[in-house]
Amino acid sequence: MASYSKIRNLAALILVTVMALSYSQAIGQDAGGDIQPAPYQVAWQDLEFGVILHFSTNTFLDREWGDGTASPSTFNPTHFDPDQWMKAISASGAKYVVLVAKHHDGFCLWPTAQTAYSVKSSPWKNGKGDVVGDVARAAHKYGLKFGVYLSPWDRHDPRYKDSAEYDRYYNSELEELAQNYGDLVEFWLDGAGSGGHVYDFKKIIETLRTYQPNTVVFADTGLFEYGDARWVGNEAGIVNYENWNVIDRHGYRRWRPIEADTPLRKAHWFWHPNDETSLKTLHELLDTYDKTVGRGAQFMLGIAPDNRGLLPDGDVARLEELGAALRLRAQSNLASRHAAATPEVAAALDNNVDTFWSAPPASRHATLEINFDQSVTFDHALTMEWLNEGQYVQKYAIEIWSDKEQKWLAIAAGEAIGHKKIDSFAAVTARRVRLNIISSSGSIRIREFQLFDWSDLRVPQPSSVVIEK
Ligand code: FUL
Repeated sequence: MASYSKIRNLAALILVTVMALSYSQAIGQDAGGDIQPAPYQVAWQDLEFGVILHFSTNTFLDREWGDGTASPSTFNPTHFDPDQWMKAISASGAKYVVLVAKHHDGFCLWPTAQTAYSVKSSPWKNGKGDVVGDVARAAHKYGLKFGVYLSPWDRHDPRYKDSAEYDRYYNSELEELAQNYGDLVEFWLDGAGSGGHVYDFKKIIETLRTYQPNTVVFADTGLFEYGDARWVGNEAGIVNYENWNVIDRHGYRRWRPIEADTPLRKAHWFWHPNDETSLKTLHELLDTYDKTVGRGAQFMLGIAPDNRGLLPDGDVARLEELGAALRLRAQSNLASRHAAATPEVAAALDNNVDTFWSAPPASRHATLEINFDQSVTFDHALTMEWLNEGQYVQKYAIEIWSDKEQKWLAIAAGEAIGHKKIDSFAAVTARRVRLNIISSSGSIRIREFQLFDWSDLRVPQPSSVVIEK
């Protein structure tokens, strides 16, 4: 017979193990129905697709990561035209722009009062220029929201060696950006290069929030706890796991949706000469869109103006092609051709993301059925969950009714729906289709349930490419 102390030790061991297990289970993503997004996070998620612009001394030196020694005299674009950038960006379907105002090399693209290492010391516009101001104005002119990236890692400024002194410098730079360029949709805090450096992020966010309470703060989960959006974990433009919006960081749970950044030219954030072959194809970009936006994340495409200060023609044409293809795809929703439906069901089939279908209160399982007068053929489904009060759906299937087998057949299945889920499958033909919510941890609300046949998509020629007959 085991002695009392042995049993007590065993009980203590079991308790510690159970505690350790439940703690480790708590770290990571969860459906987190009790955690709601802030209104500015909801608005940002609805933008879905943005671009990040890299244009600095690196552009003139064939570099990706400047070491902080480049002379300001290298920055001298001859045809700087952010309107040209914004025209192409807006044609691509992107809704917001984040400008790298300072990359790791420390060179500032606005005439900051905090350092001479800026456009002020460059020959461009005789030192009177302001890239941040010009880009912000051009973005707003084209209806795009504007945000900034301000690299914490600074390889030029000597104050970087002293954390407290550098924090004061960084905060003063941020005060200028947060006060002088209108509403900032997003503030990018990049963790690259910062290993081992201590920042006062609480103070940094306080500074931002004083002037910009509705800016989405992007950062890797490792950088600090209370960012508003997080890095996807790769630069390939892919969410390669089930995507839940709530993530726990050592007991700190927060609505923190994903932004997936990837450059238009493979593995290059800045422009480089003779690099046209790295331009991604339309097919690759649509695939990335489906693996980011189509998995509930933001798609953040890296765009790089060249050393003239213009987007190269090939990049412009590709952005136009992307926008045309996305518009064509979106216009072909077959679900909107449904037969008579109740107004509640119709709210999920109407291409209007402001209306949604609600399953009966307290239900944790429900189906949303579309009936057609004539059968339709489709190979993609797009589903959106209404997230304002949290993410709840935990398992779903898309099913068609088989007259032959007299039963519902699943053609796609998954766990998270979230902001948007695009499922692809071999083409099927059916007259009855349903979204089967198999389980949900709270109220079930679906903004849209759409069906598409994208197999035979004819992508229109971009306006800039004239084909002679
Ligand atoms: C990374 C940086 O190191 C790259 O240079 C680029 O700016 C990318 C968007 O973020 O962390």
